[in-house]
Amino acid sequence: MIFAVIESFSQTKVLSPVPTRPQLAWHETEYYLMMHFGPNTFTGKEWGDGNEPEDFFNPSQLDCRQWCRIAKAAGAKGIIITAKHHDGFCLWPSKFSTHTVRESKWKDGKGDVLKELSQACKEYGLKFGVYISPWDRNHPDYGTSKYNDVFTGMIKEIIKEYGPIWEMWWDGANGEGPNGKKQVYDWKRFENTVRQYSHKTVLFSDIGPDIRWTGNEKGIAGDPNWNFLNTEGFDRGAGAPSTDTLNHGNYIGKYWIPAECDVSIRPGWFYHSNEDDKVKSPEQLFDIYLTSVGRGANLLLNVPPDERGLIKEKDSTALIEFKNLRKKSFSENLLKQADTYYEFSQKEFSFKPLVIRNLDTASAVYGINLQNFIVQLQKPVKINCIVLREAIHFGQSIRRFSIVLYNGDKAIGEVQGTSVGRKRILTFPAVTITSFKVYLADAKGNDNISGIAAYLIDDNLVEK
Ligand code: FUL
Repeated sequence: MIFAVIESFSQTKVLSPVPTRPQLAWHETEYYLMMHFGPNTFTGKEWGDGNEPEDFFNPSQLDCRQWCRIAKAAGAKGIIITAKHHDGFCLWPSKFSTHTVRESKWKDGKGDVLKELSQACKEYGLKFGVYISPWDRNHPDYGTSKYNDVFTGMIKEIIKEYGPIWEMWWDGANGEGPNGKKQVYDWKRFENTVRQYSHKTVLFSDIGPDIRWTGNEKGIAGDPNWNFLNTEGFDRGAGAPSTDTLNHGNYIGKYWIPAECDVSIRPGWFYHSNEDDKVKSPEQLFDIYLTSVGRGANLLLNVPPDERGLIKEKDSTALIEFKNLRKKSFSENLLKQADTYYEFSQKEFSFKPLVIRNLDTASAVYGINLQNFIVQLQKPVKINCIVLREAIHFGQSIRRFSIVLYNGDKAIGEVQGTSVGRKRILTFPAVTITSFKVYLADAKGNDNISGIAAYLIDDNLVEK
């Protein structure tokens, strides 16, 4: 996506909290895939009981390079795999369990999905992440303090054998184990283990510490969406803040814990052949992109491999078409035709050239202290989408803004918004404009608009 970047020479103040380096890099990954794969793929269940015979897991044509090829072609930046779901089955031959690929018939017990996928991700230049469910319905130690050793051991094992691990995903679902007991988790220890052995890994759970759940599984981030969360007094799972709070974040929040939107391309998380005709359409996926990435969150799209260990053509076709829709929509920034913008509502109006830069590859993002500004176009253009970016490495500040659209001297429409964050995509019925004014109506401190773009996208994709 090409942005027009507004350059300024004024110093922007840092407004705490701000993202850590791994978090900032995570923001830039924007969209990646999740893959639910395990015994449930073969039993048709969503939550396995944990007593499924290991032999149930027997993919006939597993090919992690096919997953990566598709992810790459679909413009996704990485893959997060269910290394262990609630049924406890490990997709790697863990020495901390006897319910793993090693005990299955698959490749005579010599197979290792994490090994194959981590290697394929490297080959294709994709980030590699693991979902590892704390809840374990199989492990005999679950519900006792010994299980905390087991879970810690598994974390270390995964980091050591298959690292670097880009994102680690701790699911909030938590029930009883095989002995009917619930686990008292030693979260601090798990967290410290990841920090000690892999300090660049970003940790996801309902409440972070690095990335939070967005509070629903539909791909809808809050409007507004704050990158902050107050976690004191809260816990993972049942003790988490309300889903509404997770959805919006806290405006006055102590920690930088941005939202990730997890959603499946199918009704279920695991592959079920009877859902083959329920794969989301490219247009539905585009809509999800607008409500997740378009509200400053990241999109984690689940695409489950089937019993063969391959992604079905229906899913890959939808993914590629989704990519084409994004490409077509966001390839031509119509602000390229703008030659000047100027600050208004200041003591003096100063004209400055509008500089076009590609923010997706630029290492520097320019922060500015502009309150309000005008984008003036050389000739009338028809648009139905404006994208804003905030320089989040300085913090998140903008609370409310409005954009007034002009044709000549006549105001012909207004688009309003709340938070901006990493990216804010606004769509509206198409209008022909010659200029627009951006008013940052309310901000915490800095007004860090660092990028702006306008597009004419397919009318059917636009909010009516
Ligand atoms: C939930 C789990 O219970 C689902 O099975 C799935 O893994 C989803 C991503 O998270 O909490």
